[in-house]
Amino acid sequence: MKICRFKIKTNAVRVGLVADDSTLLDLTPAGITELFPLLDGENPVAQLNQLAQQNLPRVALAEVQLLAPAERQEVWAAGVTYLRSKTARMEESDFSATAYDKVYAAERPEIFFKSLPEKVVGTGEAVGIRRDAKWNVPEPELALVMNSRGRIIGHTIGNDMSSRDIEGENLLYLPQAKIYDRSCALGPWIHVGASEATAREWEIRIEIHRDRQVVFAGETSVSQIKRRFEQLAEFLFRSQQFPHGAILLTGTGVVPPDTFTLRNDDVIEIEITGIGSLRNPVVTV
Ligand code: DO4
Ligand code: MG
Repeated sequence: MKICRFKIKTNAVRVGLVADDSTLLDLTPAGITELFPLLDGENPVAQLNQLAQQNLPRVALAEVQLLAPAERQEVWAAGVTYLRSKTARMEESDFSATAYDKVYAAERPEIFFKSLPEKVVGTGEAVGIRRDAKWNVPEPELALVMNSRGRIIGHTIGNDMSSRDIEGENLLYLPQAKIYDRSCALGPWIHVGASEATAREWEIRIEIHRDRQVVFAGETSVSQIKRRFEQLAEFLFRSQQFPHGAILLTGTGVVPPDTFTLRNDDVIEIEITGIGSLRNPVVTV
């Protein structure tokens, strides 16, 4: 089951259940106006199955704007969870290399704050590259959607936009490399109810388009993530409460060659089989 936030012509924000490739069911008449009560309920899958049986208004996907599937959840991100991420980061920096090597092997994962929900962009909206950075890349990542009790309820697609020259210069610059306007995209919706075993069968693919040509394409598999999702969620919720739930990006396993940097007007398309695709143009911020 896939649920989304969408905006209709009057600018009203609604919650929808994805019926098929081109249609949503508008959950407003069933009294659902936010994702949170669904995600935080005892049995979201059963509730969604029950909603799917109701005679709810059908809305064409082409007629609405999908919004980022985040309401009040903080967005956090795990790092160096794929071998590819560890080696790329060790190469980009000299004195920080040992830190990446150590964190990949350590019991405690790297987890960092990524975005306030109101700063997250959805599919179709622009993601940002910093004007003071020279080496900017997208990071296509599976995102875990957790309820207020730390239980993983669903998955969505995330883009952890990063400035590799800033991050590579000094590890202490990581927040500046990762947190700035439009640096986090999520969407197009939340896939609810897949187990970790199912999610590990999904593939992650990225294409970057420039002047109608593909200038970078890459792929990986969710199965390459070194850490169990439960372990990542448990560390995030350790000594910290998230009354509105939380979203956790699980790290990147696709890194473009070192000669590649994003440019204004590039278009990034990230697909995760089993979820859908997240598409964002690039703008300098
Ligand atoms: O430590 C740097 C960031 C790691 C990261 O964002 C990733 O591996 O995806
Ligand atoms: Mg990342």
